[in-house]
Amino acid sequence: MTAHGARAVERCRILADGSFSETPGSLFRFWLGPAYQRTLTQVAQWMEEAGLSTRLDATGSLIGRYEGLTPGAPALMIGSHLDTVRNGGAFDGNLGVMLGIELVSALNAEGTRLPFAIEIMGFGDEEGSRFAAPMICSRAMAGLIDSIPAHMTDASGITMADAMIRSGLDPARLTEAARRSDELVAYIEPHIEQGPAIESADGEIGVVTAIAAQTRQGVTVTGQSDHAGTTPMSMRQDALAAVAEMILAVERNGASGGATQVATVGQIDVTPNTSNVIPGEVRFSLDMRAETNEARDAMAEAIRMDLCTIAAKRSLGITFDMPQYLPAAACAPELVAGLARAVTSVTGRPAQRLLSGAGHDAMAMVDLCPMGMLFIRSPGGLSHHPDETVRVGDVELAHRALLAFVKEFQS
Ligand code: HGY
Ligand code: MN
Ligand code: MN
Ligand code: MN
Repeated sequence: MTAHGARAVERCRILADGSFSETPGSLFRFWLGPAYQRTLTQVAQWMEEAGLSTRLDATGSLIGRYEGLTPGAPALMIGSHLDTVRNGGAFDGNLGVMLGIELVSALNAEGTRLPFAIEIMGFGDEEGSRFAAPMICSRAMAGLIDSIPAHMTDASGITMADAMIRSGLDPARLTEAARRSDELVAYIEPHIEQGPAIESADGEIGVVTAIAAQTRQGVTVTGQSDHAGTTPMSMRQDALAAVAEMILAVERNGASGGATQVATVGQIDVTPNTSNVIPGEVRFSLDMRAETNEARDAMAEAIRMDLCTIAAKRSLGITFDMPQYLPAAACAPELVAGLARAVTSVTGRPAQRLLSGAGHDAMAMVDLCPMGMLFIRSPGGLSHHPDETVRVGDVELAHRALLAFVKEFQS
């Protein structure tokens, strides 16, 4: 008998080794980069071995299809993303794709065809690791992107259109990745929890009820570069010293809400970034999340006012990039209930239900079809880190729960 959970874990570890990463010694895989292309080839091979027919969509995402009893029937889509954050872990996103492949492998081995097709999804961009926009591929699939954001470039100055052309994709046809809602019956995303809730409850797997709202936004603070030895402290317009105050204001605002409200500055670029020059310009990222869109927007506005006050006090310029909004997304109650029954059937206990603070492709897919998520315990709650891990036994339970879920689905 195939140990499906163990194989899903082993394959995530294979994809985390050097040959599928852009950076030697750590994992970093971004949409349409060389490591991403190698990953597509490998994952497509695993999909085909499992009994799926594969294709790339107009964004370069990988889709594997397993027909149901009637060829061409609408599909239950299962999957997640294949890209990673810089210095990321092996399981974020990738485990959901591998679990989808194992599900079909198990169904195919026992000769089971269902009243619906199954499509396994490997989305190319979820993290926004290459361009300052997350979930490009799932948003395109959900019909939420009308045209390619022409102004966006990656760290090497390559535009999104160029990145697509270099990968053999046509940027003018990006919108063809959009699916019709009658092609899909639901989207299910299995994912590591990336937080401590399941471990704290001594569970193995849990069912998501909703995903928190996010806003991401770049901020630029402009002062005056000058000589670090000759400019009196009273005459400086030091952009970095101001940003130090601003980061503390972001932290204070994040901490002023409930446990599900958070705010982070994770990236900072200093110009000219030289020890004996006063920093003239600083760009930094803002990541703000809360359980509801309203709570997130209220926090974002409070942060904006604090940052403007700090800039004005120091006579500095401040500009805010266009915000990227990801609204809070509710999982479909019938999918939550179905996944919870499946979890109970394999654990023998009531299923834990939880909110996701992390963002997922499911947030975009909710515009297209009902969505649900199955979470797998994250030991130590650690994620977006090379030590991110899973327990094989938990992944095996997740596999069995998914199998139980699809067999009960629409029956
Ligand atoms: O940032 C997020 O929440 C997700 O992991 N991309
Ligand atoms: Mn992530
Ligand atoms: Mn993820
Ligand atoms: Mn000099």
